Amino acid sequence: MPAQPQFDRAELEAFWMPFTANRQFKARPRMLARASGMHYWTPDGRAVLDGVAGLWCVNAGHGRKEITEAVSRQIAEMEYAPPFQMGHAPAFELANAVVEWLPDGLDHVFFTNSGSESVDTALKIALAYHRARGEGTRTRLIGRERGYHGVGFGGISVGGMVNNRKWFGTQLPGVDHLPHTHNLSQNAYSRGEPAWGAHLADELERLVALHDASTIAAVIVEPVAGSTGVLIPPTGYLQRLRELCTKHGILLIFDEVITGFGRLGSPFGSQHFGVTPDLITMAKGLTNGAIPMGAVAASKGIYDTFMQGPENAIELFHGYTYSAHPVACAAGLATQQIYKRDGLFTRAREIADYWADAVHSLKGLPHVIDLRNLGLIGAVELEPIAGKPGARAFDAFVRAFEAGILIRVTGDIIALSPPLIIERTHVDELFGKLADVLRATP
Ligand code: PXG
Repeated sequence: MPAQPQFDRAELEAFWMPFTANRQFKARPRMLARASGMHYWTPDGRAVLDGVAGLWCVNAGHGRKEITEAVSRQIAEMEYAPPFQMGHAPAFELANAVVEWLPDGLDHVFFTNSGSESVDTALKIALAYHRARGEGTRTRLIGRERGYHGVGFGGISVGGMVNNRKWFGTQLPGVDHLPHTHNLSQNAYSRGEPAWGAHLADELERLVALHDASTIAAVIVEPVAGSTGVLIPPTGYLQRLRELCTKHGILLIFDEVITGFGRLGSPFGSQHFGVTPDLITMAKGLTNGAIPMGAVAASKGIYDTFMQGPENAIELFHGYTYSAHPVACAAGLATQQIYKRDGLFTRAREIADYWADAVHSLKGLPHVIDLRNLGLIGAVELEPIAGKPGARAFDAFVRAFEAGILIRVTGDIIALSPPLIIERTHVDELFGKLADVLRATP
């Protein structure tokens, strides 16, 4: 292994790190240098078991040669091609490959470069769709408390994360929110989907009564809320939301940036829950995290609505310089082939019981107030230290890294979402070390 550079404090200053406590990190850096399979390695050669698939994205595991080779081939062949009014084969091939995974009825794919861009794209498609149908009064967007839809102005507006909202002004007008579904007094220690809470979807009726359906364009939710602490939908909740959206002519958008590509044991969360939305946003697992890329899947009805008017007119006035970037498409195609060949989308289902047992084995450990699981997602909610929200879980995160496991914390909730290639021995190691960490965390 080549020697890794060591940085002194001054050399760490220039990079303003995203969603990071910069001063804390730079005082005590946690650096990663390489990755393979289920592991990262630090610059000094210490292995770290990846409990979060990088950041919910490396679903097929690290260092996949097929992806590296496809990217190298494509970058040598044609590093860039304009996506507007021009085409290239990998873009069409990847769209077809993604359609193969989509629930019936969703069969068109618009490419972006991230989850945030996918969310803004889906919201814009929803608005323009209603206008194209002559219902341009439908401009209101409905999100959910404790939703996370990335960092664009559209996404933070429909999202329900207080820090994203309080720092950045008044955001988009004409947005309302459903209540979140998290309720420890009703649902603590649920295994899989909690039993209580489907009725919370009926709050949409209240918003319709307040605003009138003719003003509402779309409802956007994550099937499982990830970033705000792994909030699993109550049984029947998403079905109810679907029924109400259909009843009122409102588009339903599933933000599947984390639930897409096998996380729940089916290609998308939509199939897992048996609920088909009108639009699906995705990113992360689309390219196994190797090259940034996102996408929005749309129903035939939505796509066809746009395909009218003069043939030379651009139907959707939207796109990015790097939409369907050929190198990202190559990474995406190689990724889809791996998912298919290795049967990775049923993997989460196969190991889900073992995973659930491991998650719930932490019951009774210090500070633990809830344990949640679904597919290959797990969460450990900790009692916050009075007056210091987030401090306890952050301490656990640092201890975990030192103990050789990468976990993710949000507030006082630990989230786990390993690569889908995880084996039982890795599950044992992950939860064995996490249990030790929790015992040691003050
Ligand atoms: N929607 C959802 C549901 C997401 O989880 C985004 C949109 C935005 O994607 P981009 O690619 O623009 O970051 C996400 C991102 C975490 C964590 O700790 C999760 C995300 C991002 C950062 C942290 O769980 N997901």
